[in-house]
Amino acid sequence: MIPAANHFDACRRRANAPLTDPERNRVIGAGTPRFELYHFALSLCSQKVRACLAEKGASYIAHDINIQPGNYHLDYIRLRLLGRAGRDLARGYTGRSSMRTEGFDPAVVPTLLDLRDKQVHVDSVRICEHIDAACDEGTALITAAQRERIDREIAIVDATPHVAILYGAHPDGDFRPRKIRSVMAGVHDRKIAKLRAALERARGDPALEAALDAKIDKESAGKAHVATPDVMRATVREIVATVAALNRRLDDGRVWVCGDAYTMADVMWATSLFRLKWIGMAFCWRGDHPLNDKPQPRVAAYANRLFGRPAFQQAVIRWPGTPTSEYITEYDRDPGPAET
Ligand SMILES: N[C@@H](CCC(=O)N[C@@H](CS)C(=O)NCC(=O)O)C(=O)O
Repeated sequence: MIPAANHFDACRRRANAPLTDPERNRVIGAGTPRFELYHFALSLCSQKVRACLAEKGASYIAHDINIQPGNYHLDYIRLRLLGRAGRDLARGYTGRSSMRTEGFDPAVVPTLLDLRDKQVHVDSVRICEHIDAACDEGTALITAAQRERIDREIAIVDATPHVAILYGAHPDGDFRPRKIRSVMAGVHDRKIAKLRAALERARGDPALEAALDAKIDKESAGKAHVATPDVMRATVREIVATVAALNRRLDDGRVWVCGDAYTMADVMWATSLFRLKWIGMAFCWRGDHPLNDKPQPRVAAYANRLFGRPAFQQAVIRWPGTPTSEYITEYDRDPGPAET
């Protein structure tokens, strides 16, 4: 029996072997990194983790692995599977990325390695919780006193169907950034073709075969989901309602979503609201749009506070490689502080 730590080291070495481009593989922050993050610039779940690491001031090795459309590296999936911990594989598709409701997806980012305890952590919510608990640096983003409220907010963001609105068009008018519209045309077929090819390469490794098989089912369900007009209409209505409900919670004038202190719930909301803006859905709080006429001024002000945080700017808004969009042009003019 190979000791777990040796197995971790061997899987990590194999996964890292092809990751040599210095622009995509680099150390963020100062000091000896405790963490290693496999992520993708545009990935919402990766953005949550990068924002959390930046708020904590933690240093880490960042590997930007381009997972779109479906560049599935078997050694990366093998490494990620070490963090599965018996969870069911995700097979269905609801347009959400929550591991709690959808199951474990073996072929996604982010994945976090804790190099101190040699553990693989999966799922942005779990990863952020681990970082907050493990880091000596920075202030606590999850406090015992606020735990329930923070968890409630995190669950709302986690359940928001962000994946559906990225991969699918609204049937009455595709508001997504122009560049994304063309990238997403036919994306599920391209992913499925790459997954089938990966499955052939994985033959003889039952865990990997099962993982890829489930992912093929999930992507097939995703293709059908985003091609169903009423589903996409309902998805956008749901997000509009989620933002309206957030506005009502902010009605008492609180600065951050759980009160006066910035918490992990704000890390999640920052990422979610910025994604909505980037994708062309700031109409959720601006109103005056065929898909939502009602402005939500508390959310508008809250979003400005969130987007103005230096850690969020560095980790998300100005993160190199994040595709620009015609909806965030105010950030194009000022290149911001140099990357560390
Ligand atoms: N529950 C996971 C979901 C991760 C996830 O869905 N990642 C997306 C990007 S946000 C991804 O890697 N998609 C690529 C693909 O499915 O091929 C988390 O929150 O980390």
